Amino acid sequence: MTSRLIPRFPLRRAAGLLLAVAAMLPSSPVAAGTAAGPSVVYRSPTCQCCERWVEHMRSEGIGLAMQDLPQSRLTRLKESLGLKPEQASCHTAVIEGYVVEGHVPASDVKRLLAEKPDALGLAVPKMPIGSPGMEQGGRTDPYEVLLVKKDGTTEVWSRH
Ligand SMILES: [Cu+2]
Repeated sequence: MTSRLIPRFPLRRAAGLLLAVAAMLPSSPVAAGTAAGPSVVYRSPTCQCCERWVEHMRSEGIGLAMQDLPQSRLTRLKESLGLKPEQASCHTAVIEGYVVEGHVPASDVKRLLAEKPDALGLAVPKMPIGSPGMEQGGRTDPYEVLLVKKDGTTEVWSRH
């Protein structure tokens, strides 16, 4: 029954609509870590590894709308969400009210959403080689996923 609609709704138009919807999304989410909202990832427009991370998340069933922000606004956004500079990476996502900073594997995000700890979210500071979206040949640098608490302290959530 929906197939009748498809010829009247070409893909290009659908993509345009999606972009329009993404543009309407709030650029600075308030009260992260509280209410569940749409899952968004903020990144600077030239960030390629951010895009590869989004693809990784999507392939694991976690859909994200991508929103471009100039680097200065992105930095302010991280701050306003409660992230400390040493916890920062390239992109910042807000998923079901949790902050997910940097190249966090989808498996850790799934565990976060299942366990729902009382926390701000997860962070992989900087950009470790070999983390999802940061693949460079076969090289994998060991890295930790941090659970960022609401008071800004962290504990190790997982090691990769
Ligand atoms: Cu990156």
